[in-house]
Amino acid sequence: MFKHIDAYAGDPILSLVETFLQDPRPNKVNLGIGLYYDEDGRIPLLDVVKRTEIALAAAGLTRSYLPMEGLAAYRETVQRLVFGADRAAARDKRIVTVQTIGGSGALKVGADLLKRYFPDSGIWVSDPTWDNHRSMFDGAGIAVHDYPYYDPKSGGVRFAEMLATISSLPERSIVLLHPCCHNPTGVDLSQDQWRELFPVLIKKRLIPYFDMAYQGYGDGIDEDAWAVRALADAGGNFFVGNSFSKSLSLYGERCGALSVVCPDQAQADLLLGQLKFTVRRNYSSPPTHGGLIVSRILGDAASTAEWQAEVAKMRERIKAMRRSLHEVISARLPGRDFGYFLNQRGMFSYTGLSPAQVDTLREQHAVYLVNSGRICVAGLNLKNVAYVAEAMAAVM
Ligand code: KET
Repeated sequence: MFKHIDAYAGDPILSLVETFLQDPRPNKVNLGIGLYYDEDGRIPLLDVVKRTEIALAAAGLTRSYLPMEGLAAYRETVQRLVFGADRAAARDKRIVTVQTIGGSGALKVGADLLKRYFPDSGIWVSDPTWDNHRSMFDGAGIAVHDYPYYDPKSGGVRFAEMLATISSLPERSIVLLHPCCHNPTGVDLSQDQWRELFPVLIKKRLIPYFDMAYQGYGDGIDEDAWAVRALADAGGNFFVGNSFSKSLSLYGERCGALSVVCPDQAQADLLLGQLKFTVRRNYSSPPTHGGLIVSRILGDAASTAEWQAEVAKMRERIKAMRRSLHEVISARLPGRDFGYFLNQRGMFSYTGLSPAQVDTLREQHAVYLVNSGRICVAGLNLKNVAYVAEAMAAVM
């Protein structure tokens, strides 16, 4: 019956985690998957999350199903976090938000809905992008193409080519954008570049789709949402998926949301209905526990402030690791410019290492990174950063 099923080649990011766990070498370092590790190499359970969970356990809440669209308090607080406290679009009730199973769930719900109502639209993603973007939209039956993005020569964005490609797309094409902390390159558009892109997206009647998985890891929680908010202010109609996996260190609780900014409230109501139906026929409703944690934290000013301070600490630690890595590598290989380690934003750095160099790093030095040469900077700490920098310099 099942002989014709193809063998799964494995996911380029998740398979690496499995290989890493099986590696017996004590000095091994995992810079593969995008997870935030603290200075001791642990995935933190934030104090504010722990306290909220204890309060929830004490409250002894029943576990009925959530509505298809998720907890009302969650949807409201997420909307404020993503769009800011007082957005015209929110005041006009033109934004709909549904709770989803992580940022991935947002992508899947959005992709299914787009396929249903824009069956002929393709999606354009940055070259490169998170591998799973391609798989998810392809899996929803949407043709996936790319637009030029990263320039390996300058370490910047091929902005003129990106703009030219996007300008030439058929109406109603979907354009996937990373509002901050671009995965995998760490290279973001400047505010001036966003300002140049927005009129093109609007005039050409394209459907922008922001995937915001790292809010707070770049320059700050509000700063990182700048592009999303600016497009809303410019009158754009678009999708935004966001995730609390990294920002609240809630990976396994699968907390995310999908928001759509619509032209008017009537269309927002239609969207909400079809988003509910999309959820219903995928997984029926989102999980309670994570939804309650997030909505309680974001719904309480003191807890929110505490969380924001935690995010600032994580962000600053990553920046400090970027500086250490830059310092050691620059000292080992003088005359070469490693400024990109400092300029890139967020969890990831694109090192320019070839797949062969990545293999050597793993085989000879037990340093794990994704084949593309992406490193998760948050896997570095004061104990391993010099070792990693030396190993990288040795293979460069
Ligand atoms: N979008 C982006 C851009 C992203 O990097 C991730 C996860 C997600 C969505 C998924 O979010 P979640 O809330 O977990 O569903 N990226 C890291 C982990 C992974 O590949 O699953 C990574 O790139 O390593």
